Amino acid sequence: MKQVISTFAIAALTSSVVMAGAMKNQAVESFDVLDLDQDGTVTATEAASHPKLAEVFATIDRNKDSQISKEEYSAYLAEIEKKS
Ligand SMILES: [Ca+2]
Ligand SMILES: [Ca+2]
Repeated sequence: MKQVISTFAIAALTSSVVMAGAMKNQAVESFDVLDLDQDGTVTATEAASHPKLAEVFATIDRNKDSQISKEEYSAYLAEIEKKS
């Protein structure tokens, strides 16, 4: 009986980890994917092709230079990690 319970627990744990990973992939793209011209910053124009990113563009752009640097994006991702 003990064996059955622990097997079930491991299965449940594994599936929740897989689900969390899938959700993360949906919500965020890697910086290199977003930076279409590979100049090291994501502009509003580049963000426009990702509606979810465009929505939070102003939030991510902390120094308000209308560009998202890799550092700003990493900080944003770290914040998401904390919330989830
Ligand atoms: Ca760019
Ligand atoms: Ca910026």
